Amino acid sequence: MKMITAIVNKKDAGEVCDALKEEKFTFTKMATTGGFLKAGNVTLLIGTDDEKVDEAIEIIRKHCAKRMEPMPAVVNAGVPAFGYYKAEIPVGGATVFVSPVERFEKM
Ligand code: 2BA
Repeated sequence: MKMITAIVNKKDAGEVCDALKEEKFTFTKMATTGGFLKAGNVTLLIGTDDEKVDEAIEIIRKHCAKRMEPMPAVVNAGVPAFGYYKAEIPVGGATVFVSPVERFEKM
């Protein structure tokens, strides 16, 4: 058995949790704070069988991978609205650790 610790962007947490639930993964969701930026993020603890680790990581990758998205309109306010102006900012990304579980019990 393995414990996957996945630190994901708050924005992606809902989608990745829904997808994990759909595939019958059991997990715990914690509201956490990045030590460097001190911004809120979400940490998922996913205890799963060894053979399901890759599947869980693919789900996380699908819903949390770093990508570019258009800047929210409110941030654009005040910037001259040229037709071709399309600012994008990086969003998402996940940090994933996979650790062995020595013992697992439910009381
Ligand atoms: P990422 O490397 O994508 O990390 C995103 C968040 O994942 C981190 O938030 C932290 O909560 C967690 N994390 C990443 N690596 C970890 C590790 N080895 N152990 C435990 N948790 C880990 P923040 O700490 O607020 O960092 C936000 C972003 O700032 C990082 O994005 C990275 O791009 C940058 N960063 C972090 N530490 C840095 C440093 N010492 N110097 C320069 N840039 C740093």
